[in-house]
Formats: sequence, structure tokens, C-alpha cells
Amino acid sequence: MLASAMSSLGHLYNTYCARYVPATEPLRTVVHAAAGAAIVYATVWVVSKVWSAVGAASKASNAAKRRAAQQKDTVYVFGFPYMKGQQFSMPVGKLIAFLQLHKIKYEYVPTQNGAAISDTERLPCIELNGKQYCDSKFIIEHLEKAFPQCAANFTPRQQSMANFFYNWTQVFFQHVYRSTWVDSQDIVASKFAEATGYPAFMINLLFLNATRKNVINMLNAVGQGDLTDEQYLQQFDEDLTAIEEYLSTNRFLVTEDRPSKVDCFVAPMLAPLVRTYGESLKHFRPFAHAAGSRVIRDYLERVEAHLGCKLMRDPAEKAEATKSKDE
Ligand SMILES: N[C@@H](CCC(=O)N[C@@H](CS)C(=O)NCC(=O)O)C(=O)O
Repeated sequence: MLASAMSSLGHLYNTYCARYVPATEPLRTVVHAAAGAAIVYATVWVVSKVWSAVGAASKASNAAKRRAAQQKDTVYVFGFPYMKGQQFSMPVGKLIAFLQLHKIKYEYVPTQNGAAISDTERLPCIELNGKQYCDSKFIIEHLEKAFPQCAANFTPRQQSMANFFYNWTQVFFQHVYRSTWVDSQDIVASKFAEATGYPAFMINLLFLNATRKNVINMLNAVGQGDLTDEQYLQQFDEDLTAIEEYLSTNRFLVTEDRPSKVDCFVAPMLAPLVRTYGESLKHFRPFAHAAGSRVIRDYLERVEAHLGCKLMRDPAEKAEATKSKDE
């Protein structure tokens, strides 16, 4: 059947060529080459469309099966695996801080493959009562609606400060990404190697080389890629100094006695500077600055006292430590 279809197509092609393709060279070869390229392009296009339709259908059917097995009112958090207790994704760390702060019941589902689960292909995402929500800020806003006892109930002034601090995190994220993934790939690779036990060259090959390119594209797209090393370090340090100055006279960012979601946005961005990378990146001014700042260290500890776990670390670690002490 396939052979007869191919032979009919071949026959059609020959008839078409005899009628329309010039008989003289080199025009004849050029037209054949162009037709061949068009056929290859069309085939690749059709195969890629079919491939992505099959992928989308299987993603949707896996999601339906997964959600059918989930429990009502439990938040399923999809995030990157903790490696020796360490979380490397700041957006995941922000969401976990919020859940811990409000003692919301959640199940952590570690995955390396955000594309297969998340609607935006990024992590974190959550599933709650049959629906998926993506992006740490919008997930937190949804949780505030789903669990009204967690709602911030900010005054208009607090809300406006919350917006400023949130935007601060968006730029700060770019600074941290440039100095780590882009400018210190070897150091990041050695941290991942330490945390996973895989050799650094494999981590570079399978993951970091591509991630570094994505980060460079992102920095270029937002206009940060044009800054010289000195300019970006200056901006980074100014942003750090701004928050440090503010925290020198305020216990938390927009509330007084206990952290709010704003601290859940900001503190996980400061923790890696002080803890994960502090020593190894101290040749970058802002890292040395953060690691040496009493104000920032005290702030992180104040926030952690309310979360019951360390920022950017697996909360189960703390529970395990307490359990073994009790035993
Ligand atoms: N604005 C998003 C950012 C999420 C994001 O950038 N996630 C990264 C990791 S930090 C991601 O999933 N990248 C895709 C990948 O690594 O596969 C949020 O706050 O949730």
C-alpha cells in the first residue's frame, strides 16, 4: 500500500516536472533542488506539528490521571529536587517560604522536567483541587484566596511597598543570575557536583551550558546584557545596600511583628548570597558585602524563626533533625 502510494506520488511528480520544469541546465537542477528543499521543509514541519500535538495530548492525559489521584485541599508543589537539602531555584524557595510561614499543608513533588508538567514549562507550579497555577507570585496570590487565613490584608501603603519590593526581586534575580550562571559557571557546576555527586563536566554538558545561554538571552532581552561588569556590579551592590539600609531599622519589610509574603519574596533571594555562594563568590563585591552584613544575616534568621526551617533548604531536614533528637 505504501509502495503504491509512493509510486503514484513519484508518477505525479514526474508529470509535474515534465510540464513545468525547464529542460535546460542549470535551471533544471536549481528547480529540482528548490522543490526537494521545499518537500523536506514541509515534511519536517508536519512531523514537528504531529510530534507536539502528541506531546500535548500525553501531557494533558498525564495531568488528568495525576489530578484524579490528588487529595482535596492539599497543595501539590512541583519544584526542582533538593540536592543534599539545597534548593537552587529562588522562585521555588519563595513559594516554600510562604507555605511554611502559613503552615499550609503541601506535598512536594520533585521533578527535573518542568516542561512535562507545568503549563508555562517553568517551576514552581502547584496543583490544587484539580487545577494548576504557575508563577510564584501568582501562586501565592491564589493561595491567599484559597486559604483566606493567609491573606496579607495590606493597607494601601503596605500594598504599594509590597509592589516596590516585588519589583526589586525581579531585578535582583537578574543580578544573581548574571554573577552565578553566566560569570561563574565553573563555580555553579562545582556546587551542583558537590550536591549531586555527578562530575562537573557532565553537569555542564547536560544542563549548565544550555541554562547559561538561556540566561544570557534573558539578560539581553531586558537590556541588562549591555552593562559592563563594573556597571552591573555597581547596580547589584546599590540594590543590596538599599534593602540592607531599610532592614537596619525594620524587623520585616512591610509588617512589624511577623514576616509577610513580601519577606517570602525577598529573603530567599538574599540567602544564597550569604550561604550558598558567599565564600566562593566573594570576589564579587555584593557577595562579600552580603556575607559580611550583620543586618542581612540577622534578618534571615528572624524570618527563619517564623518559617521553622532554613531558607532555600529542604524543610524536611529540620523535621528529621528534631525527630532524631527526640528519639
Ligand atoms: N516568574 C517565575 C520564574 C520561574 C522560573 O524562572 N523558573 C525557572 C527556574 S528558577 C525554570 O523553571 N526554568 C526552566 C527550567 O529550568 O527547566 C516564578 O516566579 O515562578
